[in-house]
Amino acid sequence: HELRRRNETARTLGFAEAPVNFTMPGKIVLVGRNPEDAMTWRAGLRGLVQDTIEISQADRVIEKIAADDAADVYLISADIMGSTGGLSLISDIRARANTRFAGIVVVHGAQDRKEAIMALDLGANDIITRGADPEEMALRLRSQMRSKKEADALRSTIDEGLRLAMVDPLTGLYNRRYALPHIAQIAQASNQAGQNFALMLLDLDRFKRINDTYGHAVGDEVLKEVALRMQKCLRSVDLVARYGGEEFLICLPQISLRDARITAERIRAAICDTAVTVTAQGDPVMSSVSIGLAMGGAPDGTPVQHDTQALLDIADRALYDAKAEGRNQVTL
Ligand code: GH3
Ligand code: MG
Ligand code: MG
Ligand code: MG
Repeated sequence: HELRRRNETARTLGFAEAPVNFTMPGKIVLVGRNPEDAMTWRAGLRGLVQDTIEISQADRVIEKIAADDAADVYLISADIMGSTGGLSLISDIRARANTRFAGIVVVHGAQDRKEAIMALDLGANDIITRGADPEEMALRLRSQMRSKKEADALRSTIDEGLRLAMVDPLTGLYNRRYALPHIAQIAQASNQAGQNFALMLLDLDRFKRINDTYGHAVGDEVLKEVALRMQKCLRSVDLVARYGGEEFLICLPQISLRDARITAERIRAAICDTAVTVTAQGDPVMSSVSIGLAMGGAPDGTPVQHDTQALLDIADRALYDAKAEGRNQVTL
């Protein structure tokens, strides 16, 4: 059906049949001052390019982008450049995160060639002469669509690589590599602003015993559940990272010693108060955590210049004390 429709369109345009592989999945938005203009283009392009072609007015385009209804390619009539918001449309599209890399093609006539050239300077990728044959327009749009899709794929590969470098795959928490520079930044900002921040090192108690009793897979599930429970006790500005095997690191910016203690105590309770049930038939697994707390920034109103490692050592000694004093407790 789709093929027949395409071939019909192609014949009305003077082609024997629609060129093979002319379509490419994606979304194109046609923007014209008068809807008929865009409608003519759409008729010409139907069957030659993407399945999703929408028509929009300049002022609606940005509204839609803001509502996360973004296109891959925008085909814009140069005659809107003179209208309100018309000239800024291209830079507005470029300024939005979800359309920063969209293809922008401007259609112009002899009378608005200046606007089209200005559009190139503002970030349009290509310009087409009004009345160009639909096949040329389709090919130029397809080329923009292809670049956009290739760039999308490259960006998601990069994003995935970055994610892998920063995130612990088991728990989904940030890893140590991400956490340490983040903490160094918080430390610097806190010292400058004369504010407090807290560091916590957390280590699960007798975790080896959990692995030995229930197996490593159950141990993994406990680690995941503990990660979730910690996150639920924290604010959005706080950072929790998997520091090592069954050790975690938490950084709490702009917090008093009193509130840091309350948070640590809340985390401790959230872990030991409820067993982790791994499977429906599995035994509930009890676990607990020991927490070493250290204050950085300006704990007494005067900045103390600890480097991150010195502060981590303080938290580590506190954690050691918490273990020595019987585990399942918070120590400063
Ligand atoms: P404590 O800290 O209270 O002194 O006792 P512990 O038994 O927790 O101490 P230890 O450091 O000796 O053991 C930690 C255990 O955590 C050993 C290791 O096999 C286990 N572990 C580390 N990473 C993982 C992991 O990713 N999954 C599972 N299941 N176990 C892990
Ligand atoms: Mg340990
Ligand atoms: Mg240990
Ligand atoms: Mg341990």
